[in-house]
Amino acid sequence: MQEPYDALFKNISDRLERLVPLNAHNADKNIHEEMAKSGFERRDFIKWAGAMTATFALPASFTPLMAKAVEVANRLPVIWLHMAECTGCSESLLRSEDPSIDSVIFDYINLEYHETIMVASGHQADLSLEQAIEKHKGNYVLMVEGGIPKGTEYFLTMGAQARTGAQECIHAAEHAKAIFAIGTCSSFGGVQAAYPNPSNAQSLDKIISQPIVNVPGCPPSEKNIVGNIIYFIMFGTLPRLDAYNRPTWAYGHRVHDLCERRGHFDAGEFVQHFGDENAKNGFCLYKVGCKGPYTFNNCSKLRFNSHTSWPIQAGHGCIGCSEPNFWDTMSPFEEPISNRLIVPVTTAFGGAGADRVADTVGVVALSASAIGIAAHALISGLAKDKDA
Ligand code: FSX
Ligand code: SF4
Ligand code: F3S
Repeated sequence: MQEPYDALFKNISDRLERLVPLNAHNADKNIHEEMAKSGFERRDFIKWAGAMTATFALPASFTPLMAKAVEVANRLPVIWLHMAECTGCSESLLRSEDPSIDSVIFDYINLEYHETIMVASGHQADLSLEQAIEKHKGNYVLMVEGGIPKGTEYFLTMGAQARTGAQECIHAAEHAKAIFAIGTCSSFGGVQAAYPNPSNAQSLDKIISQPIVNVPGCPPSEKNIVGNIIYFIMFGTLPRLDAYNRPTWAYGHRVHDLCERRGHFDAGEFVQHFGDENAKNGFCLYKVGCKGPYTFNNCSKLRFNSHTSWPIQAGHGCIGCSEPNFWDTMSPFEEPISNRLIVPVTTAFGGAGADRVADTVGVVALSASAIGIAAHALISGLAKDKDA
């Protein structure tokens, strides 16, 4: 192993050893047996651990540590709150038919409170939340899904005591060890915050003051949700973040950078209309509105539904679902941004970029890449490390 990694390897090993004796949720369960029940062999799990190690940009020698982190994942208590949203983020993980390795891991963690899957309701549910907070004070991970009305709280009350969403977030955040905003709604406001935002829905960071890791996407992939939990188990700290507080291990590149249709973009080969001959040939979807050049996410690499597909593979352009305000800034979704009369300046690219070049010049490789690199350099220049 290279020397700079020795100390890191030891730190992670020591940390995982310290987690082993902690009270385990599902103590009778073993992740390998759970994997086997869902039809995964040990080598599938090790392959998963190897891929996740590479995703975190760690050397392959860390793969056994990654596997170990998953084995002790039942020691980490997680409280998951629902605000205003469609529950797609939870659905990304909770598919009961054909579960992925990520969803088996999610089942295995100590999920102390999650309204979609728990039996309790009314006063009993309120009590469960209080007990979970009390029992794991200072040690639990808080995950919040959904946007949160502010100053218009009557749009979102919950539980037998009709607490507002904002009250519930503030209360649960007070004793959390780490906080993740899951999905674009919680990270940036999402669909309910789209113009004219009648409920004045806000992102989690407008409601609470603690540091937050944003895990956007509508929904985010199962890998990005589970990956953040495993990252926290391994390192005990929050990951390196970009200017929008997204982990750079997951949101460090544009969709466009790793897209399987990128060769066609560079060659100036575009689908002109859905259903045309170029669409059948798998050409680039830029001219039918793909926002991949403006969007930071790893879906072109990790895909969805156990790596089977993702929007662009399915034949539709990226709609920019992991960017702030994408409902307003990226729509109309089936037209390039340069078709607009007024170009908003709130995308990471200031509204201008690869699209204008692609529309006016046929072959665009160099100029488009240069724009992308410059824009991301700007964003990563603002990146920062945060401790939990
Ligand atoms: Fe839905 Fe989650 Fe979109 Fe939002 O996802 S998939 S509306 S990001 O909060 O449930
Ligand atoms: Fe892929 Fe879209 Fe970029 Fe074309 S514009 S290469 S479809 S991300
Ligand atoms: Fe979302 Fe675009 Fe990926 S729409 S899922 S960021 S391809």
